[in-house]
Amino acid sequence: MPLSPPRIILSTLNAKYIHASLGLRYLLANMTRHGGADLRAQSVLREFTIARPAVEIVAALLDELGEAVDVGPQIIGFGVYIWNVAATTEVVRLLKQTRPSLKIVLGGPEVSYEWEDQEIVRLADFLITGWGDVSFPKLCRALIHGPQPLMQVISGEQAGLEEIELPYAEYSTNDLAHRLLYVEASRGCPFKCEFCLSSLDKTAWAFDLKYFLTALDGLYQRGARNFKFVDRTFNLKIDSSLTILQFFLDRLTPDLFLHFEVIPDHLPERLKEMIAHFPPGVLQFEVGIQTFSPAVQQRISRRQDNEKTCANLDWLVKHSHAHLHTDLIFGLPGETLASFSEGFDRLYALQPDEIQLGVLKRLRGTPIARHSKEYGMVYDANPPYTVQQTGAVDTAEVQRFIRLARYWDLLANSGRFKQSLSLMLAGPSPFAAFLALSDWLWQSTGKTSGLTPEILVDGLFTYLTQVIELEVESVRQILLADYQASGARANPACLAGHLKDREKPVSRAERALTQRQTRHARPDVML
Ligand code: B12
Ligand code: SF4
Repeated sequence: MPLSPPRIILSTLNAKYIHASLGLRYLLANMTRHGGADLRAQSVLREFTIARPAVEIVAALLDELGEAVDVGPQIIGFGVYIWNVAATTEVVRLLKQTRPSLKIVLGGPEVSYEWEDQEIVRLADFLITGWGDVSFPKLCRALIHGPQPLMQVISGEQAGLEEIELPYAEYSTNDLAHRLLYVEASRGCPFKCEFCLSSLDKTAWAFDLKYFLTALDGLYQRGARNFKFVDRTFNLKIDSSLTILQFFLDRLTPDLFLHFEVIPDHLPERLKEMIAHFPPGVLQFEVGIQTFSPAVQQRISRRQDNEKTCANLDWLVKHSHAHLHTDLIFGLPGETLASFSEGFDRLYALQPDEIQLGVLKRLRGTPIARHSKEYGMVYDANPPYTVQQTGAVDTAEVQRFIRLARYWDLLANSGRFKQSLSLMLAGPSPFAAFLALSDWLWQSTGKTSGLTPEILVDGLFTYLTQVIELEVESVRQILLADYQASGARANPACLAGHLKDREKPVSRAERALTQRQTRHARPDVML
């Protein structure tokens, strides 16, 4: 922390407070090596959330910088992502209005591609596309010590990973206590799924594992127990996956929590063996399935062996304690409601802990744009560029699906209706059953937000007993069991007179298990 006001602020607007920016910590950690010790001493990190009004962010940043000084430029570097580009544009506009002498530098995935038409790029002084670890310190050095940079848009230097300082010492004690700690053992992805920004990487680069694990141990010794790996495919190189998992097995504590993104069709025996050693509550795997339709997979260049995927998911569900968070995407080119429904049913039959239902977004720079004309793809022009309609699903169907996804989060992914879910999904197609429930909920409540657990319990009671005419008392008992297990403490009308033992004391062990389960049910999972 500099004694005098900083000359360089690294800033971003995170999606929520719990997300700490790993990208900016890289830039800060590399200031000395690629900019100079004097620059590091004059740099600070200031994070905000997108919920904070732009005027407040501007006031806080200007306050931090103090008066404009004559001795040279003051620099603010912003990390720009899909979730913050609108708000950051406003912040940059206000900053440049108030203090035109400020040098604004932009970087991050949202301004790394198709930046020519972006308002924020017009307002800023410099843009570094791609990796910023080396180029940002170098640009600051040039701005402060000269020679002045000639280019406004700089293509970020992609240095060898051994030339990049690891950022983990930049996580503060407060970060360790209250925020998710993002870490990366590798960057990039060798696969080419056309909807994904990582498909442009063409390959993956691994950090030196010894060096990385030493840094991770530093975090662990400081008390960190909650690690989210942002590696696009954790199980790409099995030897590395095993070494990392063994590292954590050697440090197992009851509060350890590890999140990894894995590809579903690559789970060799030795990796399975290692995974099976972890007790409940520690491992969370995010498994992107996206679509089970071979035609759609081929169209978007997604290589996925569906048989192996199902066999591996089945193994994980039956033989490991890993919490399985799976993803499906609606609206891919050529995917119909019927083919999506088949994929959902196939996935649901495997019983993963969560199925996250996303809607396709056309990210800047991604090759999926090549299908727009042929497959009738219409995307929102504003972030997050969600698909509005395709040749295979019209606008009304997309909206219908978005409501379904919201209700699915409330009723299935929330974990609050574990037993009643099987009633809701009964029938030959769980997806069709849930779609009917979703349509009914929409017609009867007219909303997808602000629905309390009590409104949902009463709504479900009506639907299950009156619309699909299940036996009243057994429905009530199942809803009662779920309601009580969820820990809710109010009074749904359908359970009136049945909630007598709800104050039954909960043992410490039960409470601890519930907390671990809730931790897994958090909706803040990554893409
Ligand atoms: C963590 C994360 C999130 C978190 C948010 C984190 C936060 N800070 O608030 C959560 C889970 C909320 C999230 C949500 C979403 N995310 Co997300 N997420 C990520 C993830 C996994 C890690 C980011 C990271 O730390 N990377 C590692 C660091 C080192 O890389 P980096 O951030 O890119 O930083 C480097 C450069 O960009 C650059 N740089 C960064 N900042 C700056 C600043 C300056 C000044 C300069 C010069 C350079 C620079 O230098 C850094 C070092 O080289 C990435 C995938 C990935 N592995 O990167 C996706 C990713 C960023 N997400 C993406 C998307 C699409 C989403 C969602 C829309 C997904 C969805 N299905 O809805 C949502 C949007 C949420 C919303 N509210 O609208 C896309 C981004 C597209 C974009 N244009 O921004 C990514 C790249 C995934 C992908 N492969 O497609 N996400
Ligand atoms: S979806 Fe996953 S596997 Fe496909 S390119 Fe993106 S990160 Fe790689």
